[in-house]
Amino acid sequence: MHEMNESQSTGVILVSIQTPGASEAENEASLLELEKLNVTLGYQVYGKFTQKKAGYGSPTVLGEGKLQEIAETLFALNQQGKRVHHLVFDRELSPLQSRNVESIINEALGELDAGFEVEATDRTGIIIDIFSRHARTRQARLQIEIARLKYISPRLRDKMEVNGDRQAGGVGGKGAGETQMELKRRHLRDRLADLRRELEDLEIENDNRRQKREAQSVALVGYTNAGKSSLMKGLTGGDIYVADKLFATLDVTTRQMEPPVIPTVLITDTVGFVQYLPHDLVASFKSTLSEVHLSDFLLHVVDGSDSQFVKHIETTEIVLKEMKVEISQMQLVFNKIDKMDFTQLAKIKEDYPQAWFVSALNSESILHVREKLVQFFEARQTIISVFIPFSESKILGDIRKKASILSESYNENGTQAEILVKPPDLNRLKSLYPQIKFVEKKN
Ligand SMILES: Nc1nc2c(ncn2[C@@H]2O[C@H](COP(=O)(O)OP(=O)(O)OP(=O)(O)O)[C@@H](O)[C@H]2O)c(=O)[nH]1
Ligand SMILES: [Mg+2]
Repeated sequence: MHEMNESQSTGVILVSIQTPGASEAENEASLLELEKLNVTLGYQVYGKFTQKKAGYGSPTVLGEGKLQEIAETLFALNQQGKRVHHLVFDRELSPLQSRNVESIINEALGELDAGFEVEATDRTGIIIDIFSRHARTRQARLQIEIARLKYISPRLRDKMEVNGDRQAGGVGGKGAGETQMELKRRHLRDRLADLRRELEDLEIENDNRRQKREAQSVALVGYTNAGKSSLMKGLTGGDIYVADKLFATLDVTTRQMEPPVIPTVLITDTVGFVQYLPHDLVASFKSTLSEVHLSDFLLHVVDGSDSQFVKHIETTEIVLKEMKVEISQMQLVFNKIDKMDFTQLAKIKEDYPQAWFVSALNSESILHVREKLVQFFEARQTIISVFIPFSESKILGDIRKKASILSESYNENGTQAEILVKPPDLNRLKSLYPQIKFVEKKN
């Protein structure tokens, strides 16, 4: 619990720019999300600042007056015992921008004799921190470490923060400091290369394991906190972690649907998405999310009770496209209908007539989803009649692995079977055993 105590004492101020295209409500929702991300890290949010500007592009991000105002607020908060450690910007800042903001604010704090300094960080830094703290599997850890090193490497200045150890430096001779910095950068580059190699090996291993799997599968995707894990829990009866916080799930897990159906249906729970998800993190997660590529069916889970759900849908679709996921086989599922009022629900139903409407906390609703999934897979299967001579009876074993046997009967020459099989598996069987006749029956 050491970590908790340490992070609880970290105070932050959130900073955003309201661009001309964004409404007040959107800006507020985005800041609220940033606040939740900070709270996930155990940080205390002491205030929020917004400035209306064309964008985040200027070298100091904010105007001079705003920066001065922030410095004064930090000073006043400190007088009240609220020490602010970080300014957290709602978008990714360039290394130069954060350096500029820090030097202006810290200079102003110096003039006020504040006796402390702040660091400027951003949404990306916060998200990467959450992921580094909470990822569990080796693969997720490697991916996050890669994203983290790529993020911190250009931001290395006179202090270092690698592997969580912080050392303030830069007091000595400047020349010596620079050489040391170069050394550290080289060290990071080497480490990145090592991590990438290790990740590649692991990915190959995982791919091999995955290809052996023949069950039909469903992946749950969607925005963070939409209720993916809750739905997973309902459908698999598993001990799945559910929490009212952003990025509760950071690893991909796959479980069998319970009670079981034949053929088996596997459900995969995935990491949630968030607006402005760091690009490197998306890239890092591509392989973890390859489960998603391999799935037969995607359920895009949406928290319909969230005022920003349209944005959430957009964000999820953008990230999936970036990951080259085929989104045509995707079913929109509005969750948390228990939290919506009648008119809200009616409106969404009108706007998304093809969607499913569920509440992951309601067992009837879960049954309904289960039935729809079974229907989906049944519709994709065909009944095949096949005769296997005794001389070829090894083939039956292979058929059992790929299809479910509906009935079997024997005569003196062999086995007559009726099987239920998915189209791709049927094709595999046909090409493996051209001597056998697979006769399609009407469903
Ligand atoms: N009222 C209500 N709350 C729900 C429902 N489904 C999930 N929740 C709650 O929403 C919160 C988030 O649920 P999770 O299942 O952890 O969401 P998730 O999509 O897995 O989130 P991440 O793992 O963070 O991406 C939890 O507090 C759940 O109890 C629902 O149908 N109705
Ligand atoms: Mg989850």
